[in-house]
Amino acid sequence: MTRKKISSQEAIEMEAKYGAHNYHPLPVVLSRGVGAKVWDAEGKEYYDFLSAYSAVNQGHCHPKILEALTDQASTLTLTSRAFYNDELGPFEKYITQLFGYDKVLAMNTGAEADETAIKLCRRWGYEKKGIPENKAKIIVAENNFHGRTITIISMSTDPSSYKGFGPFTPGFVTIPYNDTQALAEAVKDPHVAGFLVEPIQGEAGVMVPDEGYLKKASELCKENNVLFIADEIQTGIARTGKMLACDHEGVRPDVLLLGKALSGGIYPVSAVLADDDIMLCIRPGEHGSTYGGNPLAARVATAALKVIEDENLCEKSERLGKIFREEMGKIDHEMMSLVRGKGMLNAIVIKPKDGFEAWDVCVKMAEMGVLAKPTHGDIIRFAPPLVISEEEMREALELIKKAILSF
Ligand code: IF1
Repeated sequence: MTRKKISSQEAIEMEAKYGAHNYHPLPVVLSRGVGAKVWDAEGKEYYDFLSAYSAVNQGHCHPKILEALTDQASTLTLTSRAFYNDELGPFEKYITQLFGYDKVLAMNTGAEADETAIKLCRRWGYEKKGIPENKAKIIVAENNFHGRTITIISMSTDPSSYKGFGPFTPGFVTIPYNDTQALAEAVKDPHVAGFLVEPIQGEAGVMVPDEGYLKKASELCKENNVLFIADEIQTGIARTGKMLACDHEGVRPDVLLLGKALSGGIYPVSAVLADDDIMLCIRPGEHGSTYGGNPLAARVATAALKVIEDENLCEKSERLGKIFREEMGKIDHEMMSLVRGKGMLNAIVIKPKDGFEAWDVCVKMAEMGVLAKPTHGDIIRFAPPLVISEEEMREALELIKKAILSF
């Protein structure tokens, strides 16, 4: 029995009436997705160039991940961690060996991974670095985005993230991004336990730091007994052309955060990876969550990671990303001010023209059949599923070009 589908207009009206107004979506109502393509409620086809903010790297509804989901969903979905289950161990073995860490702590959302890392870092600071109780500090970068919880927005420098939600969690020191001198100063404070950073700042507008920044930052952390914590929730899992954005500089974070594409857009799974001397600072009963590490999550995440390996998506991301930036760089239009990115995490900065800005370009692209969303007013991020073919990408590039040249 096929469910009665509603029209785009009905969907928008229902959300306006019955849903919180915590988003301002583009006026597109999606109904189906396969690979790099999605279709709206009326059947109009689009190339998805957002990938749910890089959670659908493996493409929409990947059959291998769906197979794992449906098989486990009819077997055992949730046990809580009050008991063991026979899928978590194999997932933990696979992911720790894949990324080269002793242990993993599985959670659900990216924000929970960041919160877990903050607790782990503070606990390590007290137990291993000898920081006085409740004095631990964590350094973060300006314009960071790590999620939406009260503690995470306490680290934010973006008023749209934190204004009106105080009081805030103390213990965070903010320094400019991509500034090793500022970090060198900040890590001297003996109460600093960690440096939490995005290897490329996604929400800030795909801000790629200078070559060598991550390497220097991790060295400064090591020299000062500070944990280097990499939030790869958006940049990880092949998005930037390597399994991790840190891999471009051969940097091994002390604590690694994964989410989004860790489960290929099928089910919320996040993970914190670290070695024993850090991870074992949290002992039984001191952290967790109802759904964290459930057998369904374990199966889905394992399948999602295997797709990245089986379909060689790191190499593809690197190769197609170069073509994307090269072709976008050829667009000769006054609104196009620059193209930047790594792998298939790219962005353009739009200069307003006759009152038209990035939002209008995105609305026009949607009309042409390409979906992307502006961030911070003038930046458009382009992050298609990594399974997109070169031919599909070139077709989408033509549509993007036509949309921009139409202004
Ligand atoms: C929204 C932004 C992107 C993240 C990094 C942790 C998290 C995110 C580097 C938290 C989440 C999402 C959140 C989503 C939109 C999207 C986003 F625009 F908000 F900032 F991608 F850039 N670390 N980013 O990017 O993970 O709890 O969401 O699973 O809140 O609108 P989450």
